[in-house]
Amino acid sequence: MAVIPLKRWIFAPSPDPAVVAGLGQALSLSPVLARLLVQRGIETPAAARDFFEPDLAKLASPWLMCDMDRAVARLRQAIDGGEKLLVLGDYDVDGITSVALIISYLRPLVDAPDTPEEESRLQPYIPDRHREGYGISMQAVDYAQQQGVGLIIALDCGVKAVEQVAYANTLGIDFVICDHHLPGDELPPAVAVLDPKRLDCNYPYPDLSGCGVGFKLLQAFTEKLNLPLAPSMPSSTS
Ligand SMILES: [Mn+2]
Repeated sequence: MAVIPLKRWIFAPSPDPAVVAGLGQALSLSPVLARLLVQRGIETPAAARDFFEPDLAKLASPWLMCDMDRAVARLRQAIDGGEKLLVLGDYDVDGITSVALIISYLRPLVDAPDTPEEESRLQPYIPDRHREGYGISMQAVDYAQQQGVGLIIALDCGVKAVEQVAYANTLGIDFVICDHHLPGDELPPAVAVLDPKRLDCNYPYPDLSGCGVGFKLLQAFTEKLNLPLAPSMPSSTS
């Protein structure tokens, strides 16, 4: 007979009943909901409103992220200078949505409206799962060189790609890295390494997805250029 291992549930400490009652009364919440909120550190009516009604204007400043100024400056230089860009992400959901986010936002800024996709200055690159595996491959860097790319934006990967970035540098190709994985002992020699898990990064939320880090790059870029964060929305600085 198979032995099913016993699970041991460890309950979070009970929240202060006075705080739960206060929050519940202030917002007419059920005691269960009020308790769940307080258990998650949401203790005031204002904090609860922010949780239930998220607002782009309340996002943390992207400039709190280490290297953001360098990342935005290099991206502007590439766009203004007519360089070709390779937007490289992993082949998982986070990587693919990151690439889609960056390309769909930047394409109208980079290409003429009637430019066919294959002639775009902005090319996507998703590595082959079987031949290249996760992360940045040397093959991807070689492909960038063949395509005449000056800047690679790596999303959801790259924080450990020390050798690949060094190799790209010898070919005159720069990297801006947007990653959320734990860095190793050495950061790659990229122009900018955006990663909220860097020990020297002061961004207040270290658990962003890779796509979230790509979003922070766009948020900073739009603030710098006073562009709308989405076509239908007012400028992100307003
Ligand atoms: Mn990821």
